[in-house]
Amino acid sequence: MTRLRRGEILTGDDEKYGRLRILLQNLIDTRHPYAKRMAERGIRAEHIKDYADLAVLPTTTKYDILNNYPKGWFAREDREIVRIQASSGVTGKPAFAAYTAGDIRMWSENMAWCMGLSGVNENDVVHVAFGYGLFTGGFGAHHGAGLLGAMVVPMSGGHTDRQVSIMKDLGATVLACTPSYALRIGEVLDEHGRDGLSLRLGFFGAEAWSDELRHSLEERLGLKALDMYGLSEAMGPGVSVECQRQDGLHISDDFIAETVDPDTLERVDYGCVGELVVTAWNKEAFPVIRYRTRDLTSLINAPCPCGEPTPRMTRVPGRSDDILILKGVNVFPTQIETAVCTVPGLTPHFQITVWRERGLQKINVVCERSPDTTSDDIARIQDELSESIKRNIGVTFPFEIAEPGAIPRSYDKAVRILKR
Ligand code: DLL
Repeated sequence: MTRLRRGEILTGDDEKYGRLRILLQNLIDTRHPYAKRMAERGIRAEHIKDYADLAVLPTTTKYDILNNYPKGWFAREDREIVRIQASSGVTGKPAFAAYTAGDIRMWSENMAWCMGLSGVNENDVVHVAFGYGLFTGGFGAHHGAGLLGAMVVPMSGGHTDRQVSIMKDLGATVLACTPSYALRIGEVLDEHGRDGLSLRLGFFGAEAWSDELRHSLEERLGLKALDMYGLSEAMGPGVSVECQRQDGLHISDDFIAETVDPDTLERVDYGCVGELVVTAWNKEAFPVIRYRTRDLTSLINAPCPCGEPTPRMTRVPGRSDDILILKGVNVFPTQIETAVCTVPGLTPHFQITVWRERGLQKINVVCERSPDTTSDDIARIQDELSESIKRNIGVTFPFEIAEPGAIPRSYDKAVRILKR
């Protein structure tokens, strides 16, 4: 199969929908569970000719994958599958995703495009501190950087002191990890000093993170921090990525993105926030047809000054499942992160405990004072945090200021919300 050059959006559309029709017909021919859903609606592959037609196809969710656990969602024979990755399941079981050799090639090319967009090349040393394993972060960054010819250092998470000295010794220029782990690396650098560090770019993702945390990471690590978005069901990292303009994430040509109202599933306009729904038109082993990500974003219908013509999406403030409803106001944990990050004397670490009282959601937030403060600073920090919460969020809630180091550090996705 010939592959489209990324960015050939206009000329590429016919080919994209042609490939999508072939994919849908394969699902029908092999009696894949998705084909049953199409048949129930009387939809045939040939009905899907363009972006407007896409909206008639049924959406899929993580439950479709989990209900067909472990391999019922796979669209190829076991002998054609060369890799399994997974996301943590909402019911405790992982949702396995399968890849053919072609899928791995496509993922690698896609991640090479993502990293190449900001100029990563064979002169770079890419330190991958995303976890390797069923989680897609480590392998995704590894494949992409490898295809670009960079020197890849497959570290995974943990042993942060050792990571920092290896970064210095090998001259890492690019760091790829979760923003939470980048923060941990920043703390170790605070202790050990930055001498000998050559970082210039960071690809951070796998969890929602605020612009305030971005500023803090850029300052601490001395790099440009770029947001990278993806999900295991859709392949892994590489659905979208920021360029150096940091003005929205460029959506990979391997995906067709829609934003819908999560209640009605009607499409919402460009610029309006909706749930991101993604379709992969050239994947082989694991169909992703109108997959509901549960992530909120809006699509940007304007060219990026960087010149890359792909459509863009705004940064994801969090999953719709993670929204807290406080006194009737929807609050994302990243808004709390913003409020915390703007108070001098607090670290960006925090944890939210959530419970219900007479039907209402209640929360308590534990923040942490930084090592350069003393207990004499607590009253001032409390006042400034109250002020910052009012300014950034608009509703008040109780919080505590814990001692430095009290909040557990994370090697991958931080656990921000504890349910009581
Ligand atoms: O987190 C894939 C990934 C790895 C993306 C490395 C980026 C970098 P999952 O473990 O399946 O896959 O989790 C997917 O994480 O639906 C979002 O809720 C969240 N997420 C991922 N990237 C971002 C981001 C990987 N940049 C889920 N901003 C997604 C906000 C993100 N949320």
